[in-house]
Amino acid sequence: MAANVDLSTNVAGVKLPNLFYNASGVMCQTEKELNQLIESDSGALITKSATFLPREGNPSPRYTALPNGIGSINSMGLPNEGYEYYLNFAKNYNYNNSKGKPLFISLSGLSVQDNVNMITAFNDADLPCILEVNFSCPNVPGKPQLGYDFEGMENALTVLAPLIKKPFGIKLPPYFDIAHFDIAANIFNKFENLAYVTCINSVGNGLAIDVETEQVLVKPKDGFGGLGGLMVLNTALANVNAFYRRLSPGKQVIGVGGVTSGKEAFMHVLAGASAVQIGTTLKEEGEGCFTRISKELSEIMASKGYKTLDDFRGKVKTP
Ligand code: HRO
Repeated sequence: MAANVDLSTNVAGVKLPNLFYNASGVMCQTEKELNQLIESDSGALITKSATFLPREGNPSPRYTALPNGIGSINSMGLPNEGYEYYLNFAKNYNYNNSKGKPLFISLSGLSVQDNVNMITAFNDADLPCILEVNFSCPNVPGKPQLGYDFEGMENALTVLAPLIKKPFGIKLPPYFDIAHFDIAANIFNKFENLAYVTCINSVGNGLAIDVETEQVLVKPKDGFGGLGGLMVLNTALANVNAFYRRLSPGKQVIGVGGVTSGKEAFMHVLAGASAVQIGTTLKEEGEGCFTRISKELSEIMASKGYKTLDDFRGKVKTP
C-alpha cells in the first residue's frame, strides 16, 4: 500500500476499512466462501442474493469467462441457501473478529411478499447488517427484472422502505437512456432511508457463441445470460455517474462492473462511487485481487497527490 493513502469509506453510515468488496453472487453463497471474504483484504462482504426458500438455480454450464479477458456470461438462476441461512450467518457474524468489515445482506424475493417476509425476519433479529434489495436478477425464467418496470419498482419501494426503517440499498440493472436515469432517480429520491444504489448488475441477456462447436456458452435460456467484466465497464461508469449526479444529497452510489485493476477502480470513484465491488475478476483471480487492486489504486492516488477517496470522488471533468 502506498504510504499516506487512505482507502477507507462510508456506506449507509457505516465505515468500511477500504472501498472494495465482492459483487453479490461471487464467493458468497456458502459460509465457507463468506469466511474466505472475511480473511481477504476486502473492505466488506455481501451475501449471495437470498430467496425465501433455498434454490438450486439453473442447469450447468451456467457461468463462463469469455476469451481475451473481455468478461463473463452467467445464467446462474439465483442458486442460494435460502434467507434463513444468511440470517443465521448474520446472527453469528462477529464484528470484532472480521477486521472491521460490515456485512451486507442481499435479498431477492421472487415477489414483494417474499421480500416483506424476509425483511420482517431480519427486523425481528435486529442486527447491524445492511440490507440490499436486488431489483435486477436477469436470469430467472418468467421473472422480468423489476428495475425495468418503474411502476412496479416504485410500488415495491413504497412497501419495503418503511418496513426496513434503517438505511438500505438496492441493486439496479444498467439503464441505457437518459430519460430512464431521470425517471429512476426521481423515484429513488422519494424514499428517505434508501441510502444507496448499486450500479450495475450484469448487462442482461447477452449471448456468447463458440465458433468451433457452434454452441452457445451457457445452457439455460438457450444461452442468454448476464454479461459482466471489462466489456461492461463503460456502461457501469455511465450508470454510476448518472445516479451520482441525480440522487439527493446524502444518497450514495456503489460501483460495480469492469474492475480488473486499480485503474478501473479509480474511474469508478471519479464517476462518483462511494465503494467498488468486484465480480468477474474476483471469480477468475480469487480473493488476492483485493490486495492487488488496493495496491494499484493506492499507487495511482499517490502519483496524483490524492490522499483520500473524497479528494477525487465524483470529480470527473468534462473537456
Ligand atoms: O443468480 C443469478 O443468475 C444472478 C443474479 Cl441473482 C443477479 O442478480 N445477477 C446475475 O448476473 N446473476
